[in-house]
Amino acid sequence: LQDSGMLFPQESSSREIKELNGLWNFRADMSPSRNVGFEQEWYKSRLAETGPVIDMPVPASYNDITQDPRLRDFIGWVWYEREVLVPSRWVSDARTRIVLRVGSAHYYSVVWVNGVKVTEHNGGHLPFEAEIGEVLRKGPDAACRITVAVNNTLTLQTLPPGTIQHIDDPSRYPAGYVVQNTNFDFFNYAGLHRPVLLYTTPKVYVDDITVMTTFADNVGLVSYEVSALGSPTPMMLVTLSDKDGRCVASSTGPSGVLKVTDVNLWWPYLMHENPGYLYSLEVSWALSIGSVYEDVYSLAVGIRTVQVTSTQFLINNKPFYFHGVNKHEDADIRGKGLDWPLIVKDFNLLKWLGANSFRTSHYPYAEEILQMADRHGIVVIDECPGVGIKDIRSFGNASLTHHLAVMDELVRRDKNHPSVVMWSVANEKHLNPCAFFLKMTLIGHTKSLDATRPVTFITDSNFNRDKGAPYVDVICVNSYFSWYHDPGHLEVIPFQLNTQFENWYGKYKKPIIQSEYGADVVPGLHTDPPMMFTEEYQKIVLQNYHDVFDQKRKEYVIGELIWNFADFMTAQTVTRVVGNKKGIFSRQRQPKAGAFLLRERYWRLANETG
Ligand code: BDP
Repeated sequence: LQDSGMLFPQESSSREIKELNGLWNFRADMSPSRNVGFEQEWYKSRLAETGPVIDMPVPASYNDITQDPRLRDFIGWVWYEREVLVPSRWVSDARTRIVLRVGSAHYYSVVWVNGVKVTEHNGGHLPFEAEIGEVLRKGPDAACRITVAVNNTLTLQTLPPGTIQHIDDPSRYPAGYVVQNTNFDFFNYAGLHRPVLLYTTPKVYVDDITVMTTFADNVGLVSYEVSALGSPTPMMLVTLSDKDGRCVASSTGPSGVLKVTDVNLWWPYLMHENPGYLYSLEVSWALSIGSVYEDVYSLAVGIRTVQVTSTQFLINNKPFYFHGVNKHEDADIRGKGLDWPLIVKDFNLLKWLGANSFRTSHYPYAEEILQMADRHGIVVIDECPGVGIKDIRSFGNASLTHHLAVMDELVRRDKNHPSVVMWSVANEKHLNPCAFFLKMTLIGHTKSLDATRPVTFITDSNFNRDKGAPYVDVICVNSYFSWYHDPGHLEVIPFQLNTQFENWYGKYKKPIIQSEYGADVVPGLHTDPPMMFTEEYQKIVLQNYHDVFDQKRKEYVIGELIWNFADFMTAQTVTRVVGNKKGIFSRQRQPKAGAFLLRERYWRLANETG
């Protein structure tokens, strides 16, 4: 898998893009076996020829698009189809690579073009591609019928894991009753969540680029490595340009180091008057000296360093304090579908709040979001979908192998984003001896993929059970004092939070981030004295936590990330009132009282620490 790169598709003088977003034909396989689509080979002809189809927007989760409760809670295969006209110049020129790219399909997917299987992918949050030129060239004219079957079933071998329970109890359940069980707290939205597109490259093309950056005094150093495919003797020109398009350094050959004098470093938002400074690294590749460039690709590069000491997180050698949020990809109607108005609104809210960071809880977000973070200087803890790993059986070999593969895919996609300053290999829950092995292997593996970034695992407040802390660079702790523990007892927070920090730091001497804390609020509920689920209660929980953070951040606490940025959908349970309500913004992104409190605090922190 790692033999190829996963560069973000882009247009250049040698590359074209055709977006396939919009309406697709769609059918869920509602048959009891959920397998009729494969038995009847729905991919062989137009989907409408094998049964009824409905309109389905891409990108979007399919769950909330119709009024059909069976589709909202569907488990199994759904089928998407779209017919595209491919420019004939792409097809007629055999030197053109035509690539089909799916930004993400949750969870398992199989893809056919003109009835021929071109790829399959395991994992719901990362992109995959297939070269389809050969298939198209065999077909008539420029016909291109793309069929994607997507299965959202979660098992002990998926990330996040789940189990399928077949209930055979005729007195209480209908025949063949099946439920999907999970141990994580967000709705299992499914479908084609991110853009699907066709793009071209020449046959001789830039497949991957890796950059690593550092600096000394006012000189920035960008080490690069380009992997280029299709020709044994590439002539490569690499230039680095500043924001105004001026070339500041250049080199030839597939690897090298570029020196930038009077460097503009990449700084986080509110830490510098010019945050998110990006250079552009352009790789041009010719077959011989003086000949026309075959392929040209530009990568945004931020020059910065990251380092962890026993008490600090340093960006460009300066202490960085995370005052930010945990997020979800989640909104009304589109579910987890990529949505530009929502993305831009969320970044505007982050900046309004004075937040300088977020964690991609609990899975990799769209790369478009990381590009925004790069440009705005918002620091990211990049998390893999290892959440809700609770069942001892999901520590087996197959699931570990998959977990490692997901880390490979994540690092491959995100390694060049300056905003990404740390990897998170998993989120909390129940630790046991296998988890110990899992974490050691996972953390070691991730470090071997990327030696430039610290690695963490998000733990919960159960200090005595944790086995991961010896291996992480930064300890990230989630705790819900006066909520899940001692509900309603606000007065316990200072004691318990102090003990939490002292325990962790005392034993491990590593910097700590409060990676989650918070309280549910049903917007508009008020009581005095404060009671759970009211705006007042959330405010007091936050204030109590903040008092302790303020004592400890002078020592070794290096950050605080509220749970959560916005309300989000979950499975239906007795503890959730149409989703998790711990947002400081509602799901529609309107502020609750907690948002104003946090805003005042984050701007104050920015002025003190920035
Ligand atoms: C934490 C989980 C998070 C949940 C949160 C909660 O990491 O995914 O949404 O609890 O229950 O433990 O609100």
